[in-house]
Amino acid sequence: LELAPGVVHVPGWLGSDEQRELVAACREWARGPVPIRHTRLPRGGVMSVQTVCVGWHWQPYRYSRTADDVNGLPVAPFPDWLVRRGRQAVARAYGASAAAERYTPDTALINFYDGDARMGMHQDKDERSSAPVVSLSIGDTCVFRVGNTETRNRPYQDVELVSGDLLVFGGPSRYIHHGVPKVRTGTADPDCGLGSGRLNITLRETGLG
Ligand code: MD3
Ligand code: FE
Repeated sequence: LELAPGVVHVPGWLGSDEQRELVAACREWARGPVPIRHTRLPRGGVMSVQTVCVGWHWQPYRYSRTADDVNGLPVAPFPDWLVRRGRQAVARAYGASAAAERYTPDTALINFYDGDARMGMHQDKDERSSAPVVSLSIGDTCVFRVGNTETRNRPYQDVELVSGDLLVFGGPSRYIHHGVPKVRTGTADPDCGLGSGRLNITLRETGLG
């Protein structure tokens, strides 16, 4: 389902086995080498979402190999199986193509939302590559807000992201404003492997060497 040019939503793309595999991998990454944490913003704020990174470490507003804002350690390497998942996702969204086969995500941002966590409207502009962003949702349903490239405000549309859903952002929508205004506590698929809360995994190409 194409929500806007280049924005494709595939409800239920991940089965419960695949969701549990991803949850297990994320639990491991959340332990270290760089533990999951609430990202500190340069102006003193703290994000309500908890984040752990794989491949490259993101901190507002740049990528690095080591987590200078946490414990200084290099983040876990980006696994090949996750590159293949990313290619499958792009092929599912846009159709099998040479472009889908060339897609080589090198960073994953793993966000955990408890019932009170939110993500304000923002654009993702820290990647040097304009390749698509692949988003996988597991656990509690959320309200995801898809806005426009020009402003953080209206017009926007609200979409519910459910456990197992795939969302791919590319082409003209790569630099769209987006956010997560609400998590619906207690709505998780009991078979997804996550007791409560919401997990979102985004795969990206940083375009960095
Ligand atoms: C559209 N995450 O990590 S996923 C983020 O659910 C982020 O945790 C949200 O926004 C979450 O930056 C939304 C969907 C998503 C992710 C990245 C995008 C949509 C995007 C990048 C560009 C355009
Ligand atoms: Fe984002």
